[in-house]
Amino acid sequence: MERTYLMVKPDGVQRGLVGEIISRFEKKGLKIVGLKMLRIPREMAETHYGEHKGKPFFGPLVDYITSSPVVAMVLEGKDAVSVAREMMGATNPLKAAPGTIRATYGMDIGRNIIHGSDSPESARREIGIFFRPEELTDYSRAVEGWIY
Ligand code: RTP
Ligand code: MG
Repeated sequence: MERTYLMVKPDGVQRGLVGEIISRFEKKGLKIVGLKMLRIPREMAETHYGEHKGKPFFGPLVDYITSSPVVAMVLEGKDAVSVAREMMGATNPLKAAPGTIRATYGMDIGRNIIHGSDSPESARREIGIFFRPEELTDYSRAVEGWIY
């Protein structure tokens, strides 16, 4: 089983999409193993988006992600990283496949509703930034055999 880090971004929280987004992943069969709301400190945001340091959108991206609370979560399941990325859709909501979260709810590349780790390595790094080990749970869903 694989874990991924997902985060409803400030625009998703402010637009009341938290429940809808979590619900999509739950119904798909991914298991929530960590969940919290937080206002990201600037330094944490710069670490999280460190790969983009120096790019023109880095400053605005950090300003945006720290501007208002996010909902952070760790989901677990078979190929969780790629499954979640597929469900999110492309970075630019206008190019995202129909039915994906970004295509359904977003209009702007800089306000694209949700973040998801782009590889298992990124997932491990990002989970470590946002969650302490004791904040992650271990439990069985009732229909474990059908939940991947
Ligand atoms: P995320 O990290 O937020 O899940 O998004 P992503 O993997 O799909 O995209 P990434 O390349 O990691 O970019 C991180 C965020 O930066 C903003 N961005 N703006 N104006 C631009 O050209 C541009 N490119 C990226 C987006 O908000 C993107 O989610
Ligand atoms: Mg990314």
